[in-house]
Amino acid sequence: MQSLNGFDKNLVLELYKTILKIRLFEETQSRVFKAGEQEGFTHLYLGAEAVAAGVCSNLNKDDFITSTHRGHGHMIAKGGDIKKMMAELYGRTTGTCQGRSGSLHIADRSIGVLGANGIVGDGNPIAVGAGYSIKLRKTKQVAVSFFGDGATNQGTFHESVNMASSFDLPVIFVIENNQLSCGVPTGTVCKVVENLGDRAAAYGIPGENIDGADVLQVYITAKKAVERARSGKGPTLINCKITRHHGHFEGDVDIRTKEEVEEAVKIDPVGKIENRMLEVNMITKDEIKLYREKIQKLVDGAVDFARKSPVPKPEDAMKYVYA
Ligand SMILES: Cc1ncc(C[n+]2csc(CCOP(=O)(O)OP(=O)(O)O)c2C)c(N)n1
Repeated sequence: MQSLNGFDKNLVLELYKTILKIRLFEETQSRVFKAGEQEGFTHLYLGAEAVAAGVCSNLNKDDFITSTHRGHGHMIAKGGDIKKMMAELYGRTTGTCQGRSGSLHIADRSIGVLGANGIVGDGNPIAVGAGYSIKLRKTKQVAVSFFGDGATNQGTFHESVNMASSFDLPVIFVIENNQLSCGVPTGTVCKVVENLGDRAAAYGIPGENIDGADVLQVYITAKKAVERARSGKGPTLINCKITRHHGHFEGDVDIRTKEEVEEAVKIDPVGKIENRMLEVNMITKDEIKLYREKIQKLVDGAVDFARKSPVPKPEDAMKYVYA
């Protein structure tokens, strides 16, 4: 069995396929959204792929995750069905939430995805609630909250980490640190944006600052945090440094210069793992081409499925509103 820094080939390939699936899904989503095929807003996960892939590959189906306004990558990494996801983004009845959620509130409880969230910082208390329920039910599940660097300046972040720490809850807090909050460089409103993992010290829990574009580093760091949480030792805070490849949302005016965006795109989680696999002869350029073609075909199939699916009927507007 070939290995890359001690990681076996099957694991590296699985991680690679997940980040590639997120990349191709999001690039396709960018195209169809900009072509005016969908309503509303869409915020893409491009540049962050290795975070969701590296963390979620340590999770079981019944573990929980909470997500953000940038949630497609989390759903895919947790095992989401991309046909149903794409149909959801098109607002179709065949979508994960019957076309009611669209991009911003996509959820799938059958795989533990408690929801994307338009409210910045809101996933943290939800994950703590899930963690508390796990503790009460005495199961071996864990809950992961993904959120941005901007969200770490919300009160919900501090309250959530403090509560999870005090009760030793099985929660992993994962910061997707692209150093931007919409058009605000987070460093202008926060002195420690580079090392947000250091904030863990204030709550007496482990904190890590890692390269979020390196899927192997994310995987190994998350593995440790998940093991700690599952064994009842409590939460970990992981600060994953990444870059945002597109604007805040598709179609916005990016505050960055063309050169700054070019620099950001050079920090590329997909290219990084491809190069490392090529260097140790774990994969060939032809195999990369084949993987890309195969996954792109799946994504195109998902778009086709979504386009052909029906939109909800106006008379069904009140369905699923009250339980
Ligand atoms: C409570 C709240 N405040 C403000 C907003 C507007 N808003 C949407 S996304 C965003 C920036 C979030 O930045 P960050 O948490 O770093 O995530 P990123 O978009 O960089 O992934 C803001 C301020 C909101 N949706 N919710």
